[in-house]
Amino acid sequence: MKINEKLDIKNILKDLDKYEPRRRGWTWRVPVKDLEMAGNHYSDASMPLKNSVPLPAAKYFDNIDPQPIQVITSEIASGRFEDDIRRMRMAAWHGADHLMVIRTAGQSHMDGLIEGTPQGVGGVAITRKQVRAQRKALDIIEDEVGRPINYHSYVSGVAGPDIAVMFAEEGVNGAHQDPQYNILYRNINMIRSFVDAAESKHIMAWGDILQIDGAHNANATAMIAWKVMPELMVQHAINSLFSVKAGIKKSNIALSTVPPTAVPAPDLKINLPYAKALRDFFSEYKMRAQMNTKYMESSTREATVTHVLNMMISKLTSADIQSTITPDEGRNVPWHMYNVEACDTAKQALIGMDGLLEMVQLKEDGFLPAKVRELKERAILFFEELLLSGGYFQAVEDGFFIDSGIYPERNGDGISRKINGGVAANSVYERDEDYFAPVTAHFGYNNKAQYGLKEDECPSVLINGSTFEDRSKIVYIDELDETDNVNVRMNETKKYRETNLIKPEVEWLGDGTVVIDLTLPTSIKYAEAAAVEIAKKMNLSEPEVIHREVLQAAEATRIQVKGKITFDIDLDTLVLPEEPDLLSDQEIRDYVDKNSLTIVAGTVGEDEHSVGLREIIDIKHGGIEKYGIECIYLGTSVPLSKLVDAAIEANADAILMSTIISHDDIHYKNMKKIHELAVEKGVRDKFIIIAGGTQVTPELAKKQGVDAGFGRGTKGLHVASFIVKQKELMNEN
Ligand code: Z98
Repeated sequence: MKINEKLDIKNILKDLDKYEPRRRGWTWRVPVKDLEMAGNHYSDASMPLKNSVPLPAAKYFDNIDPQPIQVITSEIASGRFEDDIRRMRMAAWHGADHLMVIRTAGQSHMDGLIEGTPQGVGGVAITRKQVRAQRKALDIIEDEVGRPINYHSYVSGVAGPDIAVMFAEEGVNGAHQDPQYNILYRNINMIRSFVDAAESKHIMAWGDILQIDGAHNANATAMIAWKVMPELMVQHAINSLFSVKAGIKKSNIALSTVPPTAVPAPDLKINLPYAKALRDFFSEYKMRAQMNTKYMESSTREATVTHVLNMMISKLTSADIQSTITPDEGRNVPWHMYNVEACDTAKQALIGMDGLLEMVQLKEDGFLPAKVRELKERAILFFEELLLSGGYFQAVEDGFFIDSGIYPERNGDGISRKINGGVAANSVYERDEDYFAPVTAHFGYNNKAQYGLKEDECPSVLINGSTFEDRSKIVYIDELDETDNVNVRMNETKKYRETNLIKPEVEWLGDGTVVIDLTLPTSIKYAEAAAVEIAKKMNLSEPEVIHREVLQAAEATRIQVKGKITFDIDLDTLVLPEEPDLLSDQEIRDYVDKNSLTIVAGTVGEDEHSVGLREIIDIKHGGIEKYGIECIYLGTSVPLSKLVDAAIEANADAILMSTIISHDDIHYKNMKKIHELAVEKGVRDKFIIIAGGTQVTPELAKKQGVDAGFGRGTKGLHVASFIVKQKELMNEN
């Protein structure tokens, strides 16, 4: 894979029937003790990547891209897996190594596995083909970035165990699995959910798949989010211990922790004691830190601040995996750029807080421990009451969960499910005495003895291995639906895949979506309507307001509108401006260190406009002084002969003449004159003569005999690059 080449989706889809995952199980980052990069020392960093996109400010730090110690999750759900693959590559380059897919398809509503790659409502259903294609793409991407990437999806719904088997076969590395999710949010029968979960978890254990629970959903669903803190701990406890009993090792059990509240509540005062209580209780397990999603509106700025505050807690309580919900979740099915932004936010915040626990310590007296203890007591009392009430199933039927009171307060508005109700009720049967299944990973009673198998023998030996041992037994079905599948979809966007036509996109190739950001000097009511009208006049189709913000009720409103453009751009017809041939800051500095450079400068003729020239010289705005070039500034309206004489006297390397006034081409006439003057004095070959000014056209300037002309938009770097290169040329000759 070449970094400048696009992922070849067709190639990924080719021979998928023969694809085999290269490994099983979850991979953590490799910590590096006292990592040094560009003179900086990191305490909590992991192995750097082979290829990545560093943060924007990295350009001032040798383009280093230190990677935090936490695994970083990106949740990708564009609804088209062929586009998700491309986004996975973008996220991986920005530091994600845990890629979750399919968030909104409502997979739990599907009673079995389906085949092919149909596009569901807001997401692609879990299918073997889609999982295989994504794992295969991730093999390529992980080689490219130089770090293993964990692929993740969900084991839920009545089809949970089937999904778990398929995931184990296909090398899926992480999965959500929590029977409480089925029960509370998908109304699937509770007995069935727990039986299925035992089976699913046992299979996941074979696949060495890291498990994330579903407790965070209580927070997102609750009426008053922070009030569910005690029950969140109870939910974590139930799923964690149940998972251990079903065979998953503790280091593969991750709690889906979530800071329950957000600003304007006092974020840390509520969220930190909660996180601390959780870490105390569940010290043997891993923590997957989700961000607060309950209070997420359409402001990407606000969501980003919440994310950063949440990461402070992750850092203070040593979370193992950092999730990055995209900051546009409050308004879109997430877009490419927001996945990337969220990954960058995580990388920036976590690296920014490197070594935090070497410098600060959570207090062991006062507010924090008192709150931690209070929360733990509430959780334990909740659990005790649950047991007294007859156990978990009864407690759910009695509406213990997602109640709007903070335990022991209870308002009677929790989610209640009937023990014998819900989807697939009464579908659990006791196994017969001679029950036997010749499979590799199976939970519970399996009468192997009747076939003469010993305790430690795998039942699948009787059939010479199940699909886990013998992949040739996996039945791979490509596409079942002729009208809704990846080939049809890719055909529709063929011109954007196979030609040089492009359109802007946010989630799918060629979707044509753009956002315009408007500040309108009116109230919100008018601003929204005006914004849509503006978008229409800009020829955007399907305009829709996605964000509104009052700057001041009467003065102005900020509106963001999304819409689609209908035209393409043909890259082959574009005339690209010549790239300025510039040296890096460091190259210029290195040259000046070794050779020293002096220039004399002034505005010439009757020209008092000195600002442009001063900006080219002065250090404040990136002028050439910053490279150590000695600048002798002679002021304004300097006679040409004075400039040349000063250059001779100072033994300068260059003369910078600046001129704005251009009537009667006086600026070009002066350039010609200074060149001739230098020739007359026999010093022309000693100095580089540079002319600058807003009306200067480089080519015309050179025609007058000066060495270079610089027009509007020139920066110190342009001038310094030119001087150094010219000096090198002069030395060569
Ligand atoms: C996250 N943003 O955790 P459907 N099982 C569990 C879940 O939490 C979810 C599903 C299944 C969250 C992702 N969680 C949302 C425990 C979803 C998904 O039926 O396919 O929607 O189930 O990162």
